[in-house]
Amino acid sequence: MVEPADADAKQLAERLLAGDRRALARAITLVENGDPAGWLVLRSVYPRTGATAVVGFTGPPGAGKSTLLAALTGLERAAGRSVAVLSVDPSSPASHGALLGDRIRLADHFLDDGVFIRSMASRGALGGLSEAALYALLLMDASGRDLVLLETVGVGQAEVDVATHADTVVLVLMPGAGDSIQALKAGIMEIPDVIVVNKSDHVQAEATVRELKAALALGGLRDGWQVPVLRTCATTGEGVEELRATLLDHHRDAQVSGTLAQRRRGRLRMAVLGLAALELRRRFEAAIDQDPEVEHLLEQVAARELDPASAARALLATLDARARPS
Ligand SMILES: Nc1nc2c(ncn2[C@@H]2O[C@H](COP(=O)(O)OP(=O)(O)OP(=O)(O)O)[C@@H](O)[C@H]2O)c(=O)[nH]1
Ligand SMILES: [Mg+2]
Repeated sequence: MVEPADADAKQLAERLLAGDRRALARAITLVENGDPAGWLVLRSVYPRTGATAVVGFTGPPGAGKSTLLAALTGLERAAGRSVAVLSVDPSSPASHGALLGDRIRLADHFLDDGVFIRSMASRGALGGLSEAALYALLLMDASGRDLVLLETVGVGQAEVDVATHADTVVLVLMPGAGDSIQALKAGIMEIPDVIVVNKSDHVQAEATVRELKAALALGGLRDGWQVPVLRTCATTGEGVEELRATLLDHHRDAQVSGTLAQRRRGRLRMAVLGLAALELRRRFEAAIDQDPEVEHLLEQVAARELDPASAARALLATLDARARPS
């Protein structure tokens, strides 16, 4: 007999695979909330993922990521291709409609069926935003979008984690972005696949491009690919065609060299290990919850009779002993 939840998930999965936007939105919400139905959907659509290229845009606030993404989306639509956009903001506690319109700058595309837009902010479910973003990207991929664009705001570790979900990472800077260039030079900032100096209408644009190229002259190769520095003006669309061509180039290059498969393998591996670790932690917490022996160990640590590392070892030894069949 088929469980009702199973049947519902199956139907949702079928609608999602057929390209239904509402089904996609619903599935993302389910997975984001850690709802078991979301996992059922993901399970049935997963074999149909892997065909879509994911391009990630990262960079300091206000550099023009969203505007650039909107311009690129316009070109993709003109070429008859469908697009999904995921905007992730690890620094914001929640993001809803109002913020979405303001931040994503895709107002022109809101009514277009060929463009699916979603935003996500920090939340606890599933162990983290980075994981939630990965599953959202997989669902977008399964829904048959020709291209998936990912925007992450900021340049901290959380943003870097999210950016690694992309097949191609684009770093968007603006003219005079001295701090970012220093960070690149010092190796603090991960080398992206493509660097874009946006706001090329700004007087300092040319100097910034030159400085970046000089910085990349040493160590500008990433997985055998020479990282290009492009100039764009997202508001007028200048340079966006070139960016689009470069993204296609990078995708082809990564496909041929094997880095695409390698990166994807790497992130799926992280996803599996992350989920297993999460489950392990859940089981561990359930196992020690209000356990008198554990409480006793903790008391001993508080009373300075036992050091924390020895207590942790004793705790694991107790659990191991219990798990062993007698
Ligand atoms: N002059 C000029 N302004 C631009 C250009 N691209 C974007 N802007 C403006 O810069 C501001 C920030 O653009 P966004 O696209 O929101 O930047 P963002 O990087 O997505 O910003 P966050 O999502 O807040 O990190 C907006 O007012 C844009 O209109 C450009 O090429 N030239
Ligand atoms: Mg933005």
